[in-house]
Amino acid sequence: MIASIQTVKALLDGADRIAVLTGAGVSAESGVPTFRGADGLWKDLRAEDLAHPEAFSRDPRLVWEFYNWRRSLLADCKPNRAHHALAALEAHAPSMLLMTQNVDGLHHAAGSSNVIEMHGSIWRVKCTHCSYTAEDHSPLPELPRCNSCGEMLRPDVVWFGEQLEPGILHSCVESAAHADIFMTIGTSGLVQPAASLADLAKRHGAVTVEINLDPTPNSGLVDFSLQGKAGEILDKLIP
Ligand code: BV8
Ligand code: ZN
Repeated sequence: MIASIQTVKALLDGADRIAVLTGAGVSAESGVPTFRGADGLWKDLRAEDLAHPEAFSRDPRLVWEFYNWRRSLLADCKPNRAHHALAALEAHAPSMLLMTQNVDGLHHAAGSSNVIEMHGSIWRVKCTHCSYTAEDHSPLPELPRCNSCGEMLRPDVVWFGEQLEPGILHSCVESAAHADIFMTIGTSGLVQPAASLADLAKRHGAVTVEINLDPTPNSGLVDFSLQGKAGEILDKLIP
């Protein structure tokens, strides 16, 4: 793998248009549970069963308990060296776009500014009835209510079965289609449409790099599959 790291490092040094997709594995070294790892369960429930509009309409109190638990956990989490390395990469290549599936806000906290939060933010709430939305890091009540119309608030994240904002998806597809290098980091490559961006980038001529602890469905199609911890590998790639 050393040869691959040296090769990818040289490619990054010379690249202009760098597109990066991150997932929960990038935040793992900050102590944030991943979605599908052993730590991904909450009260024996899978995140996928709770991050769902049906789950919310069936039992909003349970879904809010799940999100308030995650917000309280995240309140003490700091960006790790993977987040900082990607912020340093952006400083080196200002045209870089960082697309994240994560909702934890840790890329912004590390100083990355050219970030697309594909699946929204756990720190933002929105009203289930009116256009009210707010960024709020303080602890929320069990069933938060809208300041404007009094109806129930929900987390401003994209749940399973919900579409990504069309503008956001378009920007991600455009970035992958025009990238010199496309890097997918810390994601199991299972959640669509994010998981298809690596293949799209490759089909449009990008050099594709995967950094992940475990093999994924994308490992066989990328040009470089670097298996290991994102922080360790990115530290070697980005001085
Ligand atoms: C949509 C926000 C269309 C909420 C999330 C096509 C085929 C099959 C299914 C579908 C399809 N199209 C749509 C679907 C359904 C669904 C889907 O993809 N399901 C999957 C599970 C099969 N997709 C959707 O519903 C999407 N919507 O496509 O709409 C549509 C069209 C018309 C009408 C209606 C709809 C919406 C998807 C967004 C869901 N929301 N999050 C919240 O966070 O609460 S997704 C959720 O999963 C998180 O965002 C998370 O980031 C994301 C992806 O997971 P990963 O980040 O990859 O995390 P995971 O735990 O899986 O993996 C972590 C990896 O890190 C592991 O591989 C591990 O090895 C590695 N790792 C661990 N530690 C480290 C490490 N790597 C490096 N270093 C380490 N230290
Ligand atoms: Zn409202």
